[in-house]
Amino acid sequence: MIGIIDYGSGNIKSLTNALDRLKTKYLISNNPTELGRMDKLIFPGLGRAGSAMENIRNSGIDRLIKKWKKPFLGICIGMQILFEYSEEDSTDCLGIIKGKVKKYKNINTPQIGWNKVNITQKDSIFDNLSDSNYFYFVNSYYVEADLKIVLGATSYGISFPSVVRYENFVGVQFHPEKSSDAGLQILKNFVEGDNSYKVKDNSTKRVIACMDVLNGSVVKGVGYKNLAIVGDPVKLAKKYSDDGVDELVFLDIGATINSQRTLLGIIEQVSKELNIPLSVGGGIRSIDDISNVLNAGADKVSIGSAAIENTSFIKEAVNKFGSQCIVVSIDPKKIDGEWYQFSQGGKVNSGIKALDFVKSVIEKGAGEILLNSLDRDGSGLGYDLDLIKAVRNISRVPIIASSGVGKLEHFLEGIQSGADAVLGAGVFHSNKFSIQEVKEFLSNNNILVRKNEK
Ligand code: 1PR
Repeated sequence: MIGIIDYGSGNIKSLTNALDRLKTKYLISNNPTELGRMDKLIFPGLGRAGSAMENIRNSGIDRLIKKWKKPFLGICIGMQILFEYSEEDSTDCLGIIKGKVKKYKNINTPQIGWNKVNITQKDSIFDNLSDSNYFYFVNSYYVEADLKIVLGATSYGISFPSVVRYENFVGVQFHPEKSSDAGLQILKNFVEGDNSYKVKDNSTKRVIACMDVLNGSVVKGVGYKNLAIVGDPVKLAKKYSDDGVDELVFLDIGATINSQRTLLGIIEQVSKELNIPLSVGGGIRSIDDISNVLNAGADKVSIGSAAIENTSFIKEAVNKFGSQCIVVSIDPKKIDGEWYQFSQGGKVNSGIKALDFVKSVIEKGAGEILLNSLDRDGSGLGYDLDLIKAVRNISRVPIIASSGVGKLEHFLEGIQSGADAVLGAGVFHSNKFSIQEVKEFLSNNNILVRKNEK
């Protein structure tokens, strides 16, 4: 049953008319004990912040809302009082959501009329709606809130959050009960929907191609050994980019073992072919090395051996270039049931447990983990899913799953195990799959991917 909070000045009749149309059962009450038994609560929206807050404080409903864990819909003033403070009547509000309620400036107030909501994050509250719908607004005040909680924005002089979700609380600035069919759909989504508390993630999972480059050619081996030449880096970069790859990783795998400088000339040529992010690794040992590859056209650097040898390097690099630029390459091999981090192109066991290494580089600010596997590289057996899960368990930093892809299903398994991006090398070099085929497969399995624009 839906509880409708009666605080003396809500337009309850309009709301109950709409709920009657949806054949929804409700109880109108100002008694916190009664309302506490309801499955969902609606705080309808008319009146002023000052009197609404005074009323719910006197009735004890403020305490009920503060500890409420079930779905809650705040309409107009019912949304505004969820925030910390309102300029209307200089009122301290419930403080459940960070942010302030402000008065419009330099524009006629109140806003009275029909306006659009641009959906900025997918959410169950928008089910069966597009962002071409109009909703009815009556407001002189708007909320200023963290982007993370904004599901929809509306323009009236400025762009302001018109739909927000914070955990179990959904707020709408407009009046769904007066917004024709689109408004009724919003109410239906709230009263009948699952009201999944989590703000959904609209970002796509990335499909990445990796080029290991040695002496100017792209090579590929198995377990970092038996390398064979598979192509030219510039031509392959163009091919993958044309095929819709989301990012390219370029690893100069000879730089560290042969103590050479990273191949800046080739990186420059590769980057000219791309209008997508390029990560470059191999032989990155100093701040100057990072500057050089960035100047050659890389967007991120991937650091392997130097992160083991020089424990302050990642922190220095992050301080100078920012986390988003610093990827750490993990090269683990399982020995007696434990993953150990290897360096020097997989030749030297650092003796450091790979998961401890991941923790330490994340503490230093690494922005992304390139998660290889010496056991799976080039095997076609699929990613080491236990490894991905173990790293996911200890970190919220994006993970690029790498090493072992041989079937389309392997990409999906990587994502299902917690990877944010899936990397392949051999399967793309040998034309076993195109990038498009991988994306189509993921998309058919309900994974959000960027569609090829061509
Ligand atoms: O130690 O900072 O110079 O960085 C060297 C970088 O080069 C590290 O990221 C390390 O992983 C990589 N690397 C070094 N030697 C090799 C080699 O193959 N001999 N590449 C190598 C191996 C794995 C991926 C490969 C995936 C996917 N790195 O590059 O693309 O395993 O392959 P698959 O899909 O065919 O299975 P530093």
